[in-house]
Amino acid sequence: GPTEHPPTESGYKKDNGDTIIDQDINIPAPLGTVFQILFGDDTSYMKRIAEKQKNFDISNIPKFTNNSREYQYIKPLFGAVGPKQTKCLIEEKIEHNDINSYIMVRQITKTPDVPSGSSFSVHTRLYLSWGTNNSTDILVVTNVNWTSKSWIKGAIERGSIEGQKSSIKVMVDELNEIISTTDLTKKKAVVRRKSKSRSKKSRINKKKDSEAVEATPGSSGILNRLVETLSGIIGNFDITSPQGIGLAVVSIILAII
Ligand code: HC3
Repeated sequence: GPTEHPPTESGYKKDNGDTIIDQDINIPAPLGTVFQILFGDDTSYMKRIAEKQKNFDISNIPKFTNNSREYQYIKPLFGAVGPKQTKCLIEEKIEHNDINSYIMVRQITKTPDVPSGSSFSVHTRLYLSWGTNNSTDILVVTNVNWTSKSWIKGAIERGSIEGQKSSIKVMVDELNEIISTTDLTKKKAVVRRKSKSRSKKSRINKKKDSEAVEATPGSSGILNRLVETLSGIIGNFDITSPQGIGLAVVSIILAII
């Protein structure tokens, strides 16, 4: 994707029951870079983020096919009531993908191990757009989708919001860490480009150096020209000619120097 772009709109349209998890995330890297870390083919970054969020038994995180992928992990829960952990079955769908405006990925999480776990799914939408100075803004919105009634609707929704707030903080920290410590450009291309430009540069420098020796009017340059002039004169030397007298004078001066 482009490395430079003016700021764009997030693309967010409010749905009933939406709760904003975070609307002030800004990552100092282009939109394509942030998208690649979170949803690109090298899924080790996403695995690293899931690990930092203290999840465990993380399944293989596959690449997207037809704009969708699924993976799972176990998340520890720290609520005063309820289970101490739950399996999270996550489906991610890229629902909008325009590198010149915004990207929206929806995560749909099912948590069968919590009470009423079969009555709801947690929807999380991540909107990635261009921020100022070619950075990336991220907006995270959540919504619990209820398929049947539950007595503990409030507790689930509160737990879901709080859990996501802390998970998103970890994701942002990790994104910043990754972009500040990793060369995310294709390694081969960088090496080739660098070595090419370096060798071209060194060729230019070498050429410049040799040109400098030839063109710099240093003492050896003046002497060279003097020798050329003298040898031209010596070619048809006559001591009685004005050139002959001149040559004699120059020779004496040179001898003194
Ligand atoms: C388990 C969770 C709902 C799902 C949340 C997910 C996995 C959603 C996708 C995000 O990318 C990451 C994320 C973070 C937090 C997860 C929530 C933590 C708690 C919540 C439970 C459904 C709440 C259970 C509440 C109670 C009272 C039964 O313990």
